[in-house]
Amino acid sequence: MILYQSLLKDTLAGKKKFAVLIDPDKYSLDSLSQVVKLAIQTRIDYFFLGGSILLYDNLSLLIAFIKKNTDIPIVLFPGNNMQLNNEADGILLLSLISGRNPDMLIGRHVISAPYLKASKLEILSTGYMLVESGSTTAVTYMSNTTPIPAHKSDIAVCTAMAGEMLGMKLIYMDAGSGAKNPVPLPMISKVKRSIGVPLIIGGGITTPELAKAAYTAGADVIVAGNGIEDNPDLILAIGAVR
Ligand code: 1GP
Repeated sequence: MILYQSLLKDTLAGKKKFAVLIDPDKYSLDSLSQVVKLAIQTRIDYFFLGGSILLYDNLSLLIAFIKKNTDIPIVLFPGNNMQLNNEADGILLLSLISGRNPDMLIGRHVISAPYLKASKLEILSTGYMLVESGSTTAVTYMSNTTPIPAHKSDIAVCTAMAGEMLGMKLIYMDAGSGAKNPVPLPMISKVKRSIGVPLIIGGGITTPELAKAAYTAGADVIVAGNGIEDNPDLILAIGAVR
């Protein structure tokens, strides 16, 4: 409960968090090394690790590299059951509550439960909500679910409330990796006002201005992946508006 307790405390105190998403397929040790240096410099709060699909088997290697160089917590953000790794610090145990695919709501979790129970990973149960972002994203396609329409904040609010009432410790609204449009600001504000658990926002955040706007609207944690792959200095820029 170490990660969660400190996140909860900081959320209540209004202290914003920044997570850098590492898609293992997109990084070599060289490119990761640059990102880790910048992450240490601006003291990001988390590394999230995962992707919709993994073509290469380098998750363990990347985790070992991050651990050797920094104590910034590593949280798995798994696209599927093959992305579990006991060397990370925690895992977002995602239930895709915006969709109606039973496998993503509970099926995969049943398969992973014995592994997770025996692991030392801190389990962070997360109500995961996909929000429509202007084009089909990898996660929408891979999960075989329909995202929440971008202008339907009321659906997002009710979904997040239900997730919290079901006991989920976090709500993560995601426009999807490389999203054309990030999660709309009015939707972030309305969801934030409706729940008490920390709110994570990601997908399409490629500038410090977009990050700042999402924080101001109510995001407790911002996740950025693609933008950092293209321009690692974005870590410093988002770190500065946190
Ligand atoms: C995707 O929320 C994350 O699941 C991050 O998205 O890669 O677009 O930053 P980006």
